Amino acid sequence: MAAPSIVVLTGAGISRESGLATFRDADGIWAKVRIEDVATPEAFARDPARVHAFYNARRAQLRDPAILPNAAHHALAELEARWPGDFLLVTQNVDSLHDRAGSRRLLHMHGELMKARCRHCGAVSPWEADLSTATPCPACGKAGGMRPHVVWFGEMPLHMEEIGAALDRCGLFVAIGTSGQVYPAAGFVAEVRGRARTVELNLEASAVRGDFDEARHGKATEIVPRFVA
Ligand code: BJW
Repeated sequence: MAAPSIVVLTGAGISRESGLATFRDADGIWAKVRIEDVATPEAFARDPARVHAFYNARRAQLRDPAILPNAAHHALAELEARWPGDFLLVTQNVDSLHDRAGSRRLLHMHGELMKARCRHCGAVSPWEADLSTATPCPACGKAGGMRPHVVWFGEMPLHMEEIGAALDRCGLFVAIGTSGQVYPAAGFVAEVRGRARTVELNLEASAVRGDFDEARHGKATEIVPRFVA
């Protein structure tokens, strides 16, 4: 029998043990800043300097050499390398820890912190430095249009067609470290339910736990390597 096609969805919980905060835990990002102030197109239109400051700080944190992929990121890269069937890793995370662990069949559906996008010409550029309202676009040269290449509330997530096609053919769907509160990602399990085996790997039951066939609860660095072994 052919190896089943696998889709893995990851969220902020997989990077927590690497030292990056989640969003909705008690010590999470949304406990310190309001979504309406930093993570909507309206917030950026109203106060771009405030939004740049928020993402500049997150980018600086990601440049810290102490922030490294953990055992869960590595386990997924190893699974991809040895899996004989189709494999796709869809991450909601804007960090680059899956890339750095060696994952290649990887889609960042909420964008990437280490990239910037020009609102004038649409070019997406690698970006490790701070952004400001005066930063010129390296592609078209115009200033004032650079924004973080991330998906804010009310914006369309990226790669949705490719993700939809992979969900259509998948035989195993695994969600890791995500609270199941943000759509459309939280709805992927319901889309594949009944046709694919569905497994939740999370610290605790997510908001959509009832849609999964199985769940293993614990720290990602412990349960993910064990699950893929
Ligand atoms: C551990 C752990 C450890 C901790 N080990 N586990 C349907 C119904 C209702 C609303 C909507 C709907 N469809 C769309 C919406 C609107 C909205 C939405 O979902 N709102 C809800 C809040 C209700 N969705 C959108 O706006 C999306 N766009 C969209 O739907 O477009 C459609 C459209 C159509 C037509 C025109 C235009 C648009 C876009 C969502 C964008 C989300 N953006 C963010 C910010 C990205 C940039 C940044 O990083 O700043 O993405 S918000 C934030 O949440 C971030 C994350 O990717 C996302 C998900 O969070 P995640 O990863 O699940 O983290 P947490 O913190 O929530 O959970 C962590 C989990 O880990 C917890 O369960 C812990 O227990 C666990 N954990 N330690 C294992 N060690």
